[in-house]
Amino acid sequence: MSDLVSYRLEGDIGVISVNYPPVNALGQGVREGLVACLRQGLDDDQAKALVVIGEGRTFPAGADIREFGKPPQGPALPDVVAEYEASDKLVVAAIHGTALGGGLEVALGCDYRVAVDSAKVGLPEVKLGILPGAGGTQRLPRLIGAQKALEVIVAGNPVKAKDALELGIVDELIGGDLLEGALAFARKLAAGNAPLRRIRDLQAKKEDPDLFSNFEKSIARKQRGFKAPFHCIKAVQAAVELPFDEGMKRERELFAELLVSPESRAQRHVFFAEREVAKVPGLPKDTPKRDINQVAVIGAGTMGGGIAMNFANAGIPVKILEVKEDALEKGIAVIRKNYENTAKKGRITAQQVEDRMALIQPTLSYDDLSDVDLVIEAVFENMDVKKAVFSELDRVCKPGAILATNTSTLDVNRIAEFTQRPEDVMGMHFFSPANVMKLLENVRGEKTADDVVATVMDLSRRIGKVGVLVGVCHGFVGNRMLHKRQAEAIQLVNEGASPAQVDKVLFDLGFPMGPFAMSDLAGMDVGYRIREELRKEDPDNAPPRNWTDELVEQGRLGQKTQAGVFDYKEGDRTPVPSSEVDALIAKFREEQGIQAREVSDQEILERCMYVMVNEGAKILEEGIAARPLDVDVIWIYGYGFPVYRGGVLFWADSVGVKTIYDKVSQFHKETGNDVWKPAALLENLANEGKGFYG
Ligand code: 3H9
Repeated sequence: MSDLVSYRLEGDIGVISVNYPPVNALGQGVREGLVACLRQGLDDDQAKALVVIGEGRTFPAGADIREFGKPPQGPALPDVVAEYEASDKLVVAAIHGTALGGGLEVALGCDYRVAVDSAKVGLPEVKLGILPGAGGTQRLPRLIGAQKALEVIVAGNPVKAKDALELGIVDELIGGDLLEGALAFARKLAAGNAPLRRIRDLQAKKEDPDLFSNFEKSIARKQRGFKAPFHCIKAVQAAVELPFDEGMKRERELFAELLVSPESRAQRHVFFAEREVAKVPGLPKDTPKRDINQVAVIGAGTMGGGIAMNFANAGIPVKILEVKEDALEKGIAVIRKNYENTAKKGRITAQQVEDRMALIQPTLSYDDLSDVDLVIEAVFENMDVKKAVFSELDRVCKPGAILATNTSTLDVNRIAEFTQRPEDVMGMHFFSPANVMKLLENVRGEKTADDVVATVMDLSRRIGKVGVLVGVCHGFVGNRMLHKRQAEAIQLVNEGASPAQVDKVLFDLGFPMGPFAMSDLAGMDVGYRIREELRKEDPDNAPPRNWTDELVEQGRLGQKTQAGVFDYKEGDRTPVPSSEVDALIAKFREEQGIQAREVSDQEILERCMYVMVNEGAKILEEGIAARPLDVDVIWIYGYGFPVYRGGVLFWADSVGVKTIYDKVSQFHKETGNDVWKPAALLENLANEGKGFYG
């Protein structure tokens, strides 16, 4: 018998206890143990009722995702749940931590559910590209109605215990010790001869005749490209329209289809990759960390303000420094406005706005930074400005303080040399809007100390970010690849494509927007300044002038001026092709003696994407990123690369590295452009018939 689940008698109640750290996932051994212990409990004459509970930090948090894709081993989870539901003794699920996915499905197989206040329940399978496949789509609608079940299953978000009680997923909240409370609850039921409560016997109600078609419409835009949310809707529909056993069969079919889909494979890859990036190769797990209790941000602009909000949100006091009083006041007012807008949407309370604002302390003086543990500089992207800031920080900050720069392209090693303590300096590259985007590219300099890296990686998680460690090079990982794609997008337009055509191809691949809409959103002046800086610093490697430089010089800076590559109507972010820009592009082609040609969508896709794959391979080769999964996580969380494609390099594997290598070589031959010189890594993988992931 499995030793991952145990049975014992507590007075007159049998307790089935799961012990499979870290999250009590329902692997084969746990499933086997659950069945064996249930049978033991049923055979135990002294047990009047049964309680199922998880040891350690949580009730089972789901099926064991690592088993997906491997040959199935019995007992299957739906059968385990069915056996619990068929029990002729009352079974109570006692929930703490997170009862997710298969975990909640087991609980739904029980007659009653009790939970501690801090517990969460949910069916997050959709986030892994699958659906609840152990009866969740059939039992939840029967328990709480189809509308609410759709909301829980299709969004996949955890539901707090208090809300679960209101919905009827949970029957009672336990104030003190969970096991004690659950035993008392079970005893009360047994003493009162409470009837069995099998959810399968309930009828699922559909409150609105158009519920399913309306629900599908409501998610169409947000869930574009995903398969699982739409399958979830079909499964819930089956719960309403079919008898239980037939509904279960339908759920099985839909589940099986999703499990082998490329979308689910990609989404599961992202689940593990997101956790793997936190484990830095070569950095021992027990590397000491510095205490971070007080932070400072230099610069109260959009970026600085957004960065400061992350710390306030996590309850960490943060000073924010500007040199001019009006800029400081403006920055603080913007932060307050952002919080107030969030409160208006009901996501935080008015009190939370005040609590967070109270953690943000404005200052005009560097001398106020003498006690901070970490400073993040977020000023203008110019080396002279950075030099002035870091010299000041070196002067005022206490020994051991971490000095970080939010630069998106500049050389962190050079910035470190502006101080007498380069070992304390590293990059923390936030993505705009900094309080929203989950990615944090943490840039390790040549001299950055191990404990500084460990501290910053740990802090990333503390403030709700996915931190990825990268090395120093122009643009690091994300922007370095992005700039290559942007240059290619511009070149495609030079040759005859329209900006709208290029954008559509990448939008159709699954990006939230195309490269030109993206530069309009970020502000065309951002890229312009970077190019100008490069033209000054490294003219041999700087990009030649193109029509986008001219746009900026004419004041077309993007959405903020309602005109960039596209036009924008007031208060509307929809990009509209601009005849003015078309004329400018035509003039540019004429000046350059370019005869515009028809460019196919396939060519756009290959050139924009393969250039990134090749650059990604160079980045790996140079050790700027440690693993393909680091590159993929950066693209997912920093640039909205579709999760259901798993990241740029995971996607490359699905196309075939050999196919990509052949095209890259062909483009190199045709253009002689260095950017198309195949990375040695790409060539090797192609020759060995391998992908980035083996
Ligand atoms: C499902 O249930 C399908 C069924 O409907 C149908 C079946 C027929 N499996 O996130 P953390 C690992 S689908 C295997 O850092 P936290 C994780 O990789 C499942 N491993 O901790 C990590 O490993 P490592 C539906 C899992 O406290 C370690 O546990 N359930 C699983 O921040 C700690 O994880 C879900 O989708 C798993 N299910 O968050 C829930 N879960 O230390 C997925 C975790 O080696 N899990 N691991 O890197 C989560 O959302 C979070 O892990 C949780 C804890 C909230 C539970």
